[in-house]
Amino acid sequence: MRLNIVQRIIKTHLLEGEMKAGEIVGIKIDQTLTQDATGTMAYLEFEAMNIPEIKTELSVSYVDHNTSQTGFENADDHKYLQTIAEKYGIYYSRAGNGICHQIHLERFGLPGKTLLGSDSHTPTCGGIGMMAIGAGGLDVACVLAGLPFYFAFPKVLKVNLTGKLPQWVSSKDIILYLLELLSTKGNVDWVIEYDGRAIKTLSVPERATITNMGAELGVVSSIFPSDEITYTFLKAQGREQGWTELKAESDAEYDRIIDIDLSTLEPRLATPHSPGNINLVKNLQGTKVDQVCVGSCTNSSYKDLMAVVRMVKGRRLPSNVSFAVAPGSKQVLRMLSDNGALTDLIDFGARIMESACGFCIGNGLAPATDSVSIRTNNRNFRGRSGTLSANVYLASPETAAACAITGVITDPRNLGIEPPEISIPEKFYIDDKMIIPPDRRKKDLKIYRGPNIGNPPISEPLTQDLIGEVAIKVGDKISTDHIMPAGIRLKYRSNIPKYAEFVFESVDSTFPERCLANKRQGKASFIIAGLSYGQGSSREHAAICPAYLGVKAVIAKSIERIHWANLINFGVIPLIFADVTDYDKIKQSDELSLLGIDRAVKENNTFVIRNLSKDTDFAVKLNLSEREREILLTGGLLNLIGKKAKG
Ligand code: MIC
Ligand code: SF4
Repeated sequence: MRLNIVQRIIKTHLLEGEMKAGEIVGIKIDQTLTQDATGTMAYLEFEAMNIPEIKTELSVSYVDHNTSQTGFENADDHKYLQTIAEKYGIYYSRAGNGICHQIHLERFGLPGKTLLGSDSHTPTCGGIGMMAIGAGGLDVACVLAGLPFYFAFPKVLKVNLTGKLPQWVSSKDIILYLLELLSTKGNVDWVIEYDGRAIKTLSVPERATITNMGAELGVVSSIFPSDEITYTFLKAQGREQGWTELKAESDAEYDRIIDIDLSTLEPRLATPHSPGNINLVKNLQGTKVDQVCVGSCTNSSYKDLMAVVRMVKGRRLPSNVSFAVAPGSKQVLRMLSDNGALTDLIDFGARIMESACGFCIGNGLAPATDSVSIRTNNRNFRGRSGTLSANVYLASPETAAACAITGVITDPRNLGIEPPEISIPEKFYIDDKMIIPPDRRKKDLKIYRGPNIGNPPISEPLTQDLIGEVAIKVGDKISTDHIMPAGIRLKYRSNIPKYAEFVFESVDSTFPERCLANKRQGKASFIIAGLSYGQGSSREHAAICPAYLGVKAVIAKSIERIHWANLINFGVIPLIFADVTDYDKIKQSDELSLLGIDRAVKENNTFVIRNLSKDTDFAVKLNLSEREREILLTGGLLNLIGKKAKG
């Protein structure tokens, strides 16, 4: 078998399993990253494993999500994270240093290595030739403890890029086009490998924009080869010694190939309320714009921001538009400051935001009621911006800047100005002062635990039968933002009982109370869902908090990969309708009986659920690996690890 890049990396990291489609493989992870919103729980889980120091080559704990510090919670969490990093040998990137994916690309990522991150956009580092995967915090904790990372051996889609991007069309438009082609659902267990003559025309930050939004396609990862472009980027970051060439063997096999001629692409937008609702900018021209935000891990590189600066320089922001810019890292901010670009932005009327996730996660800059916001980030799920009625569109930095200049949705090709040509600097400004390196003399350090820090969740082994109520019935493409809101609720990430009060807040805020009522009566709660349940983020809270409320199973038409793993890790059974038309026959508040569910999990059988309210039956499938069955029977991964440690 002639190996493609994905298979080559898996082969050199394979610890368990066979490299066959659909088989579960366990691979060695070289590097991990966590961010503060998922990191506190991940490290609480790691602490529960009683391992004296991390077993990875390199691990970094970033603080970039909860930096608003309204109240003591965020600041306390950061102190917890800092002491954990010092004690266990982890790099700590302080608040203000920038967004985890941008910094990891700049300062740590290496071609050919594996990276697991407790954030769904971890595949950003695929732009530098890493096999980078997003996962729940507990999966990252396991890897820190030296365990393999398990996943289904993926199918590989080769995206063959030819031609050259026309003027005003950027790499964001390539990934928006792919989202139009492949949609946000149905791509579980695929990895995308980019190749073709045109990859030479794309710099590492442009490649990273593409791999970043692979998360929106729902693929496991996305990767570019490591070539002279990668070398040039690493050299400009003073890290060329880490470069290795990475390419597919000649005549490597792929499960599917898509050809894209870049010269045929046009500027695109993801329209409300899904990154998969794609339209051409030219079709929406003239729509009044209230807010434009440039930043996020998708488009906040030096190149992205310089393109914006060149476009807005010397102009004046229309009075109907609020314009915010969040540089992706201190490095980017410093370089904009050094070359005067920051002054140009300020003169134009930009609001300069902290180098952090900020508006992308609904931390500030919530748009006005019913308003239109054009953003360069990757997600526009309803309500994620902090305003339920806002209409958020996702666009390239060039399109966003064109909208900020005119105050209406504008195809940048119609601005009548010369397109900015920005190349990667020969040398980036390097200053890692905001990254605290591990110090092994601090092994005995006392961990700081503020009152916001709770305990890792505990769950019970699976019982023989489950009887309970359909606590909610939701439709297709329910994201983890719908299940577990971020924004102003982010500060409760380390406090499960409190955070659980907000499960499904934007969908049905009575859900937690009804689940707790079921729990008090000794009844289970169930979630019924349509296609692609659990899209979007890796936040394991979307499994932990429902589990805390007494949700025992999710019965869906399909479930996305990271959320599937998170449900199992916390003892919630993922069940798939054998016949999707049965979805229509169930109502919220129906009573369901799952007699002998423990046995079905053991045997991985198709299982029949009785709808007691309707006096009918319907079948569900259990597509569980052996390891997943063991986890569910023990009541979650932490229980299983504890049991194995006791022997
Ligand atoms: C996101 O973009 O949704 C987040 C916030 O970065 C999440 C992680 C989280 O919820 O903490 C993600 O993408 O995994
Ligand atoms: Fe942060 Fe937004 Fe990127 Fe998530 S998608 S890591 S919230 S910038």
